[in-house]
Amino acid sequence: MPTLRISNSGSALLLLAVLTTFMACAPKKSPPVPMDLAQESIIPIPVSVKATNSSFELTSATDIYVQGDSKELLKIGQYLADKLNPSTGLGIEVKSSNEAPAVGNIYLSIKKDAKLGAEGYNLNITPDGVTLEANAPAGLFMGVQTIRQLLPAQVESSSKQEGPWRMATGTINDIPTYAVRGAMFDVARHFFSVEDTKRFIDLIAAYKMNTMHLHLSDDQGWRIEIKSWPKLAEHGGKTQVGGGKGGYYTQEQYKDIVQYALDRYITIIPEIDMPGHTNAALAAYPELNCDGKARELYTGTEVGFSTLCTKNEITYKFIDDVIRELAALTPGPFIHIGGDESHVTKKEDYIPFVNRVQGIVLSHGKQAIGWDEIALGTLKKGAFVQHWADVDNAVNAVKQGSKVLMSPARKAYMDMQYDSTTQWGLHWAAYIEVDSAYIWDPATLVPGLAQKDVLGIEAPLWSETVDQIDEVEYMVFPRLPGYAEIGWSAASARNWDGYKKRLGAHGPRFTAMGINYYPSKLVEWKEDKGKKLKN
Ligand code: IFG
Repeated sequence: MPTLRISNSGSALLLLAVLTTFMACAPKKSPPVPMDLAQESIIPIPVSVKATNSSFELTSATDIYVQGDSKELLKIGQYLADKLNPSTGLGIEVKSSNEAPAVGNIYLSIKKDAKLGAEGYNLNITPDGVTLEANAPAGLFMGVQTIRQLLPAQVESSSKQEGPWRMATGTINDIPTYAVRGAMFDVARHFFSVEDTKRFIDLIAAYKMNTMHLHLSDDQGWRIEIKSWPKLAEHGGKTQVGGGKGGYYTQEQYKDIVQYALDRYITIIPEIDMPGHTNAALAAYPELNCDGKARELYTGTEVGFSTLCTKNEITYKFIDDVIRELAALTPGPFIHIGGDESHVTKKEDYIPFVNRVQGIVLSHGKQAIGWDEIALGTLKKGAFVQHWADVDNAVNAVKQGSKVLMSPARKAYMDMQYDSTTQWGLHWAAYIEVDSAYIWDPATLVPGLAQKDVLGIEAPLWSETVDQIDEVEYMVFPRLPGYAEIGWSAASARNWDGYKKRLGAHGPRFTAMGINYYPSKLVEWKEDKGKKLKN
């Protein structure tokens, strides 16, 4: 073994200095360790996972490279960096590159592959780096959620945590089952701030959901500024269930929410519920009432007592103005026209009304979606039905050639109590524990509805009984990841015994994300039982 001869002490010192400096800034990278990708608790469960039983470690030398210099890919890279840096402190930067980066980095690239569709992705992890490929940017964003889940739970913390930051190696190929996978936030019964709504959006994005339905108007409140009918928000937004101060989104704030959702590949579906659930509008404008008298603002929780005046032309001018303004603010394809519980609208008035309103939506370049009662009418081009209560309406929609967004109240209403002890929520449809929320299949739940007839799944959170975001989180978690999995993963890949183990491993992730989740006794939560929960 040749011995290194140093001619004199000066060069020895220089060499020592160089070596010391190099060692100091070389990332502290321990050798790969055996890790099993197949044992990771990914939710939604991916289509295929192949483990190669080693590990990749993120270090201070790790950066995220995106293919080319597309702003959209750089934004996705930055989203991931912003999720990783606060907890790891690794100072991960986002850079453009035209080819795969050097060893030790993460690489996001677009690879045309029709099989992956709009949201599929391929993730390949080796001891030398991570490559994430997708047919489209949305697929990269979905793959980024998987990368998050392959790192230790404390990566989700907003403060510096101890590493090491290792991921198990292997390949994941993944693609969603349903095109629409979402939640609904009722900001009408109780109003929630832009920040709260953004928080809800952030949380559903972590589980690959791509749709947020905002219930913007109801008897108790009108929550979106309409410039041509200003009193809708100014007066109709004044209060809420229980008489609190209410509120509304200005059009600028609504655009901010829409962009925040878009940046997370989430489409906003705005809902203006009609002809029922309209007391707030009827209180704002006397001319919308058949008797020409403005209604009082309403702060209770009854339903089915209000209706627009379906025989007055001014009603359709009102609807046209509202939908025109809302469509201009909504890049997504859908406007939700409500249509539920119109108990004081005669059926012979209701049917022409919903038919005409669908036409107004189409005239503003959007597709209509409505609660399943609108299937009593004639569904126009591109119209879809959201099934919540009446299976005949759902089957009728399919018979008319439409598709159904599945939100069965007895399975998917997140305002239902978990059990009779839950402090918030209702139970008119059912008590929905975490297992009941998971053990169902949208493709077989309604006889006469097959998978091809299902547009997707949406879990509504009605807010009659909650007015704080941590109460919303308590009702939404831990049921939401299950709905996300029902929407993303094939039914054949889903079973409660396997899922509840993976869900238990997400307890520490919920905690790291500051989610006030319900620690259901049906799940073995992988974190200290003494976790204090607000309830
Ligand atoms: N049904 C009403 C909602 C809400 C809900 C609470 C629909 C479509 C009961 N309509 O669900 O407005 O009050 O669980």
